[in-house]
Amino acid sequence: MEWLLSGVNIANELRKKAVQSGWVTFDLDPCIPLDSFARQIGSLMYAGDGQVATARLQPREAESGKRNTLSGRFGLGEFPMHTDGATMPLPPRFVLLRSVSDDHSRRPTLLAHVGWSNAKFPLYDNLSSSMLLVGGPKRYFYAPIVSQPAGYRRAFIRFNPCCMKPIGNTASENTFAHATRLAEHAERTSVFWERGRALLIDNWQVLHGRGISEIVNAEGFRVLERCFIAWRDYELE
Ligand SMILES: O=C(O)CCC(=O)C(=O)O
Ligand SMILES: [Fe+2]
Repeated sequence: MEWLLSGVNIANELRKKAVQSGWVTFDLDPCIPLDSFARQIGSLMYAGDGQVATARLQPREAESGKRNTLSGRFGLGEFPMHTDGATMPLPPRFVLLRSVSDDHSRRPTLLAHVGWSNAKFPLYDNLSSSMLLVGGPKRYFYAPIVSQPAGYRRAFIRFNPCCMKPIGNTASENTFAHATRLAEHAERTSVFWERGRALLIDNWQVLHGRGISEIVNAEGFRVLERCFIAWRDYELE
């Protein structure tokens, strides 16, 4: 109980660090439900068709029927750098991950800071002016890669090569190619997992991906939990 009370301050500190540096790693007791901790950082967003608060992410083989999800398309291979919730009208500001297992396969989560506090974020105009097709095949909409949402202080990045594609004009194709290069060549940091390790990512300024296992044939049992968090960025930033 005491831990949870002081957790409000911990949550504020973590949010501040994630905004300043793009992400923060910390330890979170696996007995504490991830969604109750996430609620102290911002508002929970329910994700996927099942509308779950806490998703379980586990490397598994690719499935041919699920080409527009990362796991369906890339399976045990590397996941390209992306924004989470790219098909949501406003992608989650924060993504909270926690490992509930040790990871003997040493398969890292990769992070690349490409957002506003990085002076090298090039061609901002191009990324915010050309439209891409997001989603599909049944539900889709058009959106740029960089958007400035009304009422928020910060622009956000929306990029996932799995569920976004150019709409067939040259500007859109150039934008997509540019963002793909940016995502592939950005400097990456690897976060390795052990039970109780947690990571809060500012999903509006940092892309993430899944690395490949450092250890051959050691798939092991790597299970991450994930919550999506919305947050009004003028509140305490
Ligand atoms: O497993 C990981 O390291 C990240 C997975 C991921 O980014 C995702 O499933 O969206
Ligand atoms: Fe992701």
